[in-house]
Amino acid sequence: MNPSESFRCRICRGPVWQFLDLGRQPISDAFRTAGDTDPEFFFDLAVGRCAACTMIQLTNAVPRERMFHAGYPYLSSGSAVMREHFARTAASFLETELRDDGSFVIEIGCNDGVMLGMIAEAGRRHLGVEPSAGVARIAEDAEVRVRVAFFEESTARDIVATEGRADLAYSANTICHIPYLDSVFRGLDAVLKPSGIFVFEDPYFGDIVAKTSYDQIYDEHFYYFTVRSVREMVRRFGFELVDVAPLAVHGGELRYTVARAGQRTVTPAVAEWLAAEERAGLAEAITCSRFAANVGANRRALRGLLERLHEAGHSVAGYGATAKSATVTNFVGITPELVSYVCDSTPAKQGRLTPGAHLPVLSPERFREPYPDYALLFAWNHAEEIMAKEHEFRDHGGRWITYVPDVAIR
Ligand code: DWN
Ligand code: SAH
Ligand code: ZN
Repeated sequence: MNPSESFRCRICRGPVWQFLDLGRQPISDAFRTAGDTDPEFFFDLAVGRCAACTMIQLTNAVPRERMFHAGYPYLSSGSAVMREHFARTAASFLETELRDDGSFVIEIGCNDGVMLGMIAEAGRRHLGVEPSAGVARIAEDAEVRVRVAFFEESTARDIVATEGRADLAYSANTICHIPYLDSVFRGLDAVLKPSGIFVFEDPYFGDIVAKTSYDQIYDEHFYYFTVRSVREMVRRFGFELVDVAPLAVHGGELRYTVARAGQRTVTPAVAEWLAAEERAGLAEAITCSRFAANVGANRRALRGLLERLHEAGHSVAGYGATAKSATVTNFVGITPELVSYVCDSTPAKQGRLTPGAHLPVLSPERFREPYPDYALLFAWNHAEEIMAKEHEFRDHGGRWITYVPDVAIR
């Protein structure tokens, strides 16, 4: 634990105490091209806890334009499970908040339009706000209306002026990416109708601790929410947390529903989750230091296993060139000698090198040519989908290596 309190909370200005240092790290989605001569950008990846409001957050913010730009490679529709998740989400909104023909929804960070495409198909008014122009273009090609911009107060005011106010704002895996949430909530206040709600979902710190999934920590993920810290945050910005629901996607997330104070009935789930967090001591500093110790043990175990397999002459490939894997490869020190390549279905990642560690990224077709002895599953959150798709790997004697919740051969 770093005894010096040198950072201020982005939510409440309280003192942030660092509890985990993940070292020098690159931009997690900045895949390199062999022969790139420009120096790679690195920053210090460390995470801390606010002693006042308990919000877990990075101690350093990478400038947003370095991460989210026309070349941002991640595609939300790259997993069948996620496509189903967003189809269910769209269907439930169409039955509730968007029942009326004239209703209007905004999505913050709509990416390739996987969710809004279904809203558009149903003929509902919608607008995505997405700063990464490449993925926004894919959404537009699917008839989704997108504003290429970072959502913040000024964007929201522009939307009100041109489109009017919304019944619903939705955001998946994006709110935790935005350090300047004061501006975002002022924007939501401007853009939502008085009875409008804001629904957002992000990785849950409770799952990160329970599974030692420290690879959820990387440049794009600035905040690591708990029900307690979210409730306090939205209250500070004039809203009320009215519902919480668990989601099984991306290794364990929570979906938060937020309304203007007094507009909606608060469900019993809010108090239940708060009580469970209190019992588990989730918001306590001691939980954070225990988590940091588990991360160190996980790193030693993975490094040891990869070194033993290498010494024994086994071949090891990676599966899924995730943003998360940037943290693992650079923190554990995974070189191309230990993991010779990574398979990934994303066109913009293939033929390039992973950030920092420089592992070559190949298309999944290359996986069987020939199969490696072991495959390190970086996309562990899509384990079921990938293991089903690649079931022949095991039939050929291949073995999966996972490191969440612990280092194991499966
Ligand atoms: O929060 C974020 C989440 C939603 O997405 C962003 N900051 C960035 C990104 O994080 P990630 O890269 O860790 O996400 P995923 O969904 O774990 O990435 C899976 C990767 O694996 C993708 O590059 C696609 C690839 N993949 C594959 O090659 N074959 C995925 C599946 C399901 C497959 O069958
Ligand atoms: N919602 C999608 C995408 C998540 S990836 C999903 O759940 O799969 C995070 C997305 O947030 C990226 O597409 C990124 O460009 C976008 N983003 C980052 N900062 C943003 C901001 N201030 N406003 C809107 N989108 C933002
Ligand atoms: Zn704080």
